[in-house]
Amino acid sequence: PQAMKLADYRQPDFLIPALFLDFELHDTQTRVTAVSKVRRQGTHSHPLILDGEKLQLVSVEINGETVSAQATEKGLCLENVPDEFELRIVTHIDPLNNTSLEGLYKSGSAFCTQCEAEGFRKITYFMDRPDVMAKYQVKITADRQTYPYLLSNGNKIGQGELPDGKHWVLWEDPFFKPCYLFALVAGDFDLLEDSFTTASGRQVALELFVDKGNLGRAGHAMASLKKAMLWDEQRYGLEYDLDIYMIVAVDFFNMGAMENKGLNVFNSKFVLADPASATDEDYFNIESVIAHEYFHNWTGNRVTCRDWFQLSLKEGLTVFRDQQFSADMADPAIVRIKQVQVMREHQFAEDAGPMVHPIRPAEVMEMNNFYSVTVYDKGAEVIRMLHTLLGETGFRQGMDLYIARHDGQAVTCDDFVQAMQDANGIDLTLFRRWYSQSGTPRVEVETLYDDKRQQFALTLRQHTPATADQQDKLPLHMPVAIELIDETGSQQHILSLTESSQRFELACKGEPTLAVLAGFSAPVKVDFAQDSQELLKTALYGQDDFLRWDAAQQLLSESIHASVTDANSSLPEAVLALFSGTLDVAAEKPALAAEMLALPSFETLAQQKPHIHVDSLLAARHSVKMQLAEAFAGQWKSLIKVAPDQSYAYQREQVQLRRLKAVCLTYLAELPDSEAILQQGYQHSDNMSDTLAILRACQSANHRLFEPLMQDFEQRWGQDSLVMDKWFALHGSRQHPNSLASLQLLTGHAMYSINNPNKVRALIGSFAFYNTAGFHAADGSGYRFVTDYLMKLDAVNPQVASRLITPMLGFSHLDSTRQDLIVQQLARLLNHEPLSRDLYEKVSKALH
Ligand code: B3K
Ligand code: ZN
Repeated sequence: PQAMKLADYRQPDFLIPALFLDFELHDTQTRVTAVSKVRRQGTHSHPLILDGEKLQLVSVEINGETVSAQATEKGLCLENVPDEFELRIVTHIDPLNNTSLEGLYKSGSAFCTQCEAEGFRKITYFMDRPDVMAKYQVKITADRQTYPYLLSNGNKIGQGELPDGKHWVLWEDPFFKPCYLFALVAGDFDLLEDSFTTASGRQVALELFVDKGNLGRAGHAMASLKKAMLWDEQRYGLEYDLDIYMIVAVDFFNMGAMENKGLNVFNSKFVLADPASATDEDYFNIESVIAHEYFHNWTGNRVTCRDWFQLSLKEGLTVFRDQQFSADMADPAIVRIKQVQVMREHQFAEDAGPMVHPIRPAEVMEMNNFYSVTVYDKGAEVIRMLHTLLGETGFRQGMDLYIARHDGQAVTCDDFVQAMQDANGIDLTLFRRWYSQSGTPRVEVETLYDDKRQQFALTLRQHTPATADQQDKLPLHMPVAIELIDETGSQQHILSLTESSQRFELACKGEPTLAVLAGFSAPVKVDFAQDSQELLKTALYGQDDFLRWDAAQQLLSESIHASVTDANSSLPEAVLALFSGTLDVAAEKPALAAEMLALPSFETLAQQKPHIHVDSLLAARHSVKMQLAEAFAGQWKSLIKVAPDQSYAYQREQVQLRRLKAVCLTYLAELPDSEAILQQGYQHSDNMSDTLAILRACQSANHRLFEPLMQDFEQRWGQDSLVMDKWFALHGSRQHPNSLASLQLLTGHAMYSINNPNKVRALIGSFAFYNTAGFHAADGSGYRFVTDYLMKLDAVNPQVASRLITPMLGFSHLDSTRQDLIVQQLARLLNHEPLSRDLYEKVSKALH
């Protein structure tokens, strides 16, 4: 397979302004008729080249005349076509056997589609690229009884009955759109209906389709949608533009959800919730994903991407918007902490591995591989830096200009930055480097206090180490937010760093304690040697909650790393002071306390060092946890009693208390006399958040209650697919000598299926990503198991396989024995036939 390059972009040779699609649905032989208006663009005599994969070509007509055309594996080439013509193509496709879940496929008994990025070519021959935009009419015909609902984008403009028990519906989408936003759904559902009136008075019908029997779990998603619609009007002045907005929840889905125009398709995991079956985290995620897809209507759909290298144009921006929304809906500091954890655990790891790329990749073999934490989350961090540099008003002016200028167009990341620049009259030339330069920058901090002049001097030096894809790096433009804490209080500043080394001076009465990167103002690693007393001061007395948490995490991380080198080391005074200080005020700020008391994850710890030894790091983390459990035993026991006194609601104060309780439970479970408390907690829980907190605590402490409680849980929830995913995940991530054997057994469980991405992610994904001891087992059994599984999975669903391989890619920080073991398995995979392009791209890079 060959890589595509951003530098090779050419505008399309033809335009297709209108498309009529006619679907006659059938499990294994759906007939698709596509009628396009085609127009040559520019003066040239190139053939019309259409993409198409796994299609059975029935006929091609140009202006009503049959033409003979030979299809290849990749598509269709039509020579000597007129400058303007009607093209009619009939194909047959096989949705039932489409296990890749891309194109038209079956999820349970329903038909549905997923076209982004390049799935439309599995439906019909077409110019499958986002800069070809058409107005669509879609006719769907199917059996009336099995498929009472026939849905597509836009407005329903016709319907009818047919004599053979079939019916048809005709849809029209008034907006031009790229084919990746096309969607079709056919099935039988329960329907939750509501409505929303936009600021300018448009009545929008809201329709949420869920599997029969799930109506009781649809309310939160609907409420979230209405909040998102209102928020986008208030914050960005952006209103919805059609008379109907539909969301369909399906069980078989490759990712979270898809923003198809007027017809979002969702993984049911991000729609369905009730207190008994969903956790606070589920409620949070549903609200945020519903909002994310809704926000795409403007940032993605009305203004779309010119080509797929520009993916971050819509994803980075839309993630940033959904982050702003979540911060407004929930606890801003906690929301920020969670985002930073994703950056540090996953994005920094991607930067350190073979798949490293800038937020606007320059070369792509398989586009699906670039729906990455870099394009999404680092992309959002880059937008956030713009927001910090321009301020709320300047950013909003830039957004207004961007949308006014480009509504209805397919544009580039450069166009976005240009709009920000023009609206604010500032030069963003240097800032643009964030789009082309990959890797995690490091910022070194040096300070000096001049007593006489009462001046605090701060030198910042930045450099980005070379990455696998790029040797030479340049200095970047980044905002560095700092806080100076002294006896009288604290002051905040945003320093604009543009040079490789820069000195700043600030007036300050008395030598302050400095805390850097407030709110994680730039996606970088900071090198700042601070003693533990200063970190402690920031953690306990800082203004910025994020900085307080960050300082606490640094103290904890350092004590864990110290205990790697000295296994008998006892807890440093500062850590003990941190915990008692935090516990004292836990009742006042339960959410922040919870995050400050939680140990940094293994993945975060691993990212802090160039080389780690898996077993000693695991042991060190465990030993610190044990010592903290014992040192504060009394506090854990009393704090877990601070529970909300009302019955479950997804409501801020309640969520905070439950979170604090969950953290306390993880320590408590390490204590010898915890059994009765855990047992009772499990029995009296009336909601999934508390239940899962107990199970997680038992799992991570390898408590003897774990197995009996898991059996009980299975008894109770064995028929509930979404809840069983939690059960599979607890098994998959359980660090226990038998974990591999149990994993093998569970792949045969009645509720497990290799065809369902949620199951694979829950069981195998949890093992590969979070079962550190099992996955990195010294004998290589974990790596071998995942590789064997990938071989099977790749034949079923390459996209899911390609996500699952991530933990096998970054191994340069492991010991040489483990590196060799991983390389052996990757080599085995590379020789496996057939191997998808998705896996080939990653494995070949990792072995390079
Ligand atoms: N745009 C989709 C992601 C499509 C992924 C294709 N492999 C969901 C989202 O980001 O909103
Ligand atoms: Zn998105």
